[in-house]
Amino acid sequence: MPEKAHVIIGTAGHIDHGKSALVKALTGTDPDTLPEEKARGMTIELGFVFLDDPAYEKQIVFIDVPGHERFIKTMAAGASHVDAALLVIAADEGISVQTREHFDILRLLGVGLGAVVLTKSDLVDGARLAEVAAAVRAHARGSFLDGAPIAAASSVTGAGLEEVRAVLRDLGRRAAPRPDNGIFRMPIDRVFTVQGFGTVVAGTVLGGRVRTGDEVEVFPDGLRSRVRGVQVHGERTEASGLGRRTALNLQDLKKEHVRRGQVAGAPGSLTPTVRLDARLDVLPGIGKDVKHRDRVRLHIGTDEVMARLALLEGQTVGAGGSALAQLILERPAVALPGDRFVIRSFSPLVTIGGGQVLDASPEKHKRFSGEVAEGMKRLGGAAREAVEQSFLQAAGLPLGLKDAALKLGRSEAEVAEAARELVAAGRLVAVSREGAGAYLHVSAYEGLKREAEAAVREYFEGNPERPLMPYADLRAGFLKRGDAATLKLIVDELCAAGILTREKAQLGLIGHEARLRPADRLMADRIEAVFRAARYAAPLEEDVRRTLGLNPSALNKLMDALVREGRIVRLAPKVIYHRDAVEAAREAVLGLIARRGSVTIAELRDRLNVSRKYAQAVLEYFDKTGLTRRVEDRHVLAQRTERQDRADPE
Ligand SMILES: Nc1nc2c(ncn2[C@@H]2O[C@H](COP(=O)(O)OP(=O)(O)OP(=O)(O)O)[C@@H](O)[C@H]2O)c(=O)[nH]1
Ligand SMILES: [Mg+2]
Repeated sequence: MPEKAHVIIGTAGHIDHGKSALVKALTGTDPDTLPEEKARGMTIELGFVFLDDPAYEKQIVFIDVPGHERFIKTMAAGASHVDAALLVIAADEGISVQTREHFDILRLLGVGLGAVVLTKSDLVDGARLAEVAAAVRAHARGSFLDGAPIAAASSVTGAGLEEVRAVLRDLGRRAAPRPDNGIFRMPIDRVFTVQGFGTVVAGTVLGGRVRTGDEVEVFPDGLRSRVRGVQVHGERTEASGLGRRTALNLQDLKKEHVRRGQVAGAPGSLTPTVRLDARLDVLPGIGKDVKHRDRVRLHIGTDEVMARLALLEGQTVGAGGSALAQLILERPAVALPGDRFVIRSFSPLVTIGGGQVLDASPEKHKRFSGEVAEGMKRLGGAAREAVEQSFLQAAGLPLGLKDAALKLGRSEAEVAEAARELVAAGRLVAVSREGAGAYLHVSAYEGLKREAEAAVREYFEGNPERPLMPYADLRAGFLKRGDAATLKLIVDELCAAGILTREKAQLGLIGHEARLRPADRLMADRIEAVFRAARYAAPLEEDVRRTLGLNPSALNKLMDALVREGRIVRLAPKVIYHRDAVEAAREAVLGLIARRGSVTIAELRDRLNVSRKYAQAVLEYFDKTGLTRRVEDRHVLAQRTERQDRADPE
């Protein structure tokens, strides 16, 4: 059975103008249920009443709000996510203080649809009705109620109620579809306990779906719970979704831990924050300017929290003005970009403005920065601009599409589409293919690439004698700004561009030739001379070091350079020959093999007139380098010739 969609209609208007009486007259149900409300004849808490007309395609849900000025906080929570508003004005009293304030709040919250009902029509004549209607029309000019239906009715006599019902059905049909980012989110506006069931939270679902058995998180407090049951309009269902009034029975959650203002949502999907970037609109009628550092009451979602205003572009905003601001909250809250809010001042206690969240987890900003302002405006812009901005903010850290979608409060599909366009336009670079992929903004990527190349050049300037740089050295520095996958991509690109070369775990720089500094070069020449003079009687490194007065690391560096340049040869760990000596030894070995077919350590020892240790090192070196090979205690040429085969004793 397809469930009917909900159209959520919020009442608004001055105290005692007949909001609750109208809801009761239309539905037969009194929205005021508390004994205190009955006793005082006024609404204190939000009232929820369903109107299910079998002949109508939607279920109408009324959220009846209190009109008393002390309960504006409750009104703002109730009005925060309605599809349409019903502004109720008593025909005898006409437009009053909270008529204006509620109307301002509806506009600031971005309510786009509504109608006006002039109640208590039984108490006035036609002329008075016409007079009030004209005043309402004038007051509504330029707003969402400009040209909206104005119906007159009496909850006492029932006159005009049919016309009001027709207006409501029409609102239901015209209600705009809600945007859905696909991620479950429900600001809590009601908390109660059901005997034997435990804690129930209720609200309007603003995104995604929720099912029995789902895990949910209660933000910003980070409470995790499981949905034991879902109710819509007092009836158990398996699931609920976007735009529906929903009650969730939450497992193992104490009533005292949940409150109106929290948000039930998909675990991890929202980021508690004490800062919100926003576009702030100040109401036209306010008596004094809004100032930088003003302390205000912030009403966002169903929540109310104290905040300070950091005006980013000036010291004040006057009546009717707009500005970019950062709200600094006195306790954490959660929001998403695009969310609307209202701010009220302390004295006088009135609504002064509101606006729209641009960034729901921003950094602290420099004031008067054009760049900050531009970035904030982009976040509030079209999907492509907002997505690009979120990658700009992520700087060198690759951002996945899912995280970008969560941060922006947009659907992953929408973000993916924008990202595809941005990649095609060369604005984003895919740096990882894992999962849905991760991307960097091209400016961050190019910056990292320049830094990586600069780091390699700097390395070789500091180490001119080294032909290669260990990859690990580059990586260690790079990871402070970027990640390993990005570095790999950058190195691949620099190699393809003919700037770097890769040799196993080391990197070369095209155009760089290992060379010693002049002073080192002189010392290297002296070391070489020592080995050349020693010929077959290789000196110990330690002796050379002491003779020349070098420290161990300086000697090592120079020895490495000499080995690399082929000027000396390390035959064995402790046997180092000058290359001339190696050449001479090679001639001697070849000569002996030519005469006898093979050579032994003893024969070479006698021939070179050295100790056995050196002769052994020489022959093992030639074995290792492929000139000879060992057969028992003799060494023969590795490349056999026919003649040798015959001469071979084997
Ligand atoms: N004569 C007449 N009285 C009405 C009508 N509608 C409401 N009233 C009376 O006006 C008083 C206030 O009505 P409510 O419906 O409680 O007003 P409200 O706007 O809900 O008030 P709050 O919730 O406190 O803001 C009650 O005594 C109602 O009986 C009407 O159409 N005609
Ligand atoms: Mg009421």
